[in-house]
Amino acid sequence: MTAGREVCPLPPWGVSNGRTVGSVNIYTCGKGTVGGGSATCLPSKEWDKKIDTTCTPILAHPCKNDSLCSEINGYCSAKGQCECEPSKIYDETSKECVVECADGWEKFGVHCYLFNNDPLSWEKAKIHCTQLGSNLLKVEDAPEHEFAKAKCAEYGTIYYWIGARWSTEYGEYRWYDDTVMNYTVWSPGEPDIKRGCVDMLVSVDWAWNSHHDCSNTNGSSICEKG
Ligand SMILES: [Ca+2]
Repeated sequence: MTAGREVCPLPPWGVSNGRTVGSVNIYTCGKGTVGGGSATCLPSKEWDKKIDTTCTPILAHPCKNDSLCSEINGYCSAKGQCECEPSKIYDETSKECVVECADGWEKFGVHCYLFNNDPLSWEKAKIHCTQLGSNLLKVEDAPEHEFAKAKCAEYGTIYYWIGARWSTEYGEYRWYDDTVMNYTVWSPGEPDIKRGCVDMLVSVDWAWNSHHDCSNTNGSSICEKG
């Protein structure tokens, strides 16, 4: 799309006709309440009363509503355009800015994952991930766990450290950044009294196991970026 007007088809109108990064022309046509009850303009657009079938860019304030750029997971540049941060690229499929996965990293959704088979303790793996601009894996839902399982099997060692560990402060297992573990896949009997750091373990179909020694037991680990 280029700058200027984009015309919605006449009712019944299509939705999500498309968007462009690097310009203000993030745009949709759809049913709504603006413009005679027949169309909705995104925050960067205003209803063109003269034509009455068109949302036109609000060029004077292209990023005035933050939701315009956050919708694509981007930011408002000095030029007043929604753009992706330098470490990210615009993904046509998900219609948002996503991290670009470096060689050796696996992509899943908008994140990149490194399955590192160099033996490291949980503590060292945590630091190693940070040095790579990432963190130990935080598993937030079933699809992410299934992805990790499949990759663990593919990369093939017996366990992989993930980013959970016992928090003395909170008296429960938490993620490395102290966020609550809303989704867990503990293996039967876990977590047990051997409070420590968490790994995904092959013998229990990659369910989660708590290992008491976070500092001296060296194994594989998973980093997550983005
Ligand atoms: Ca995650």
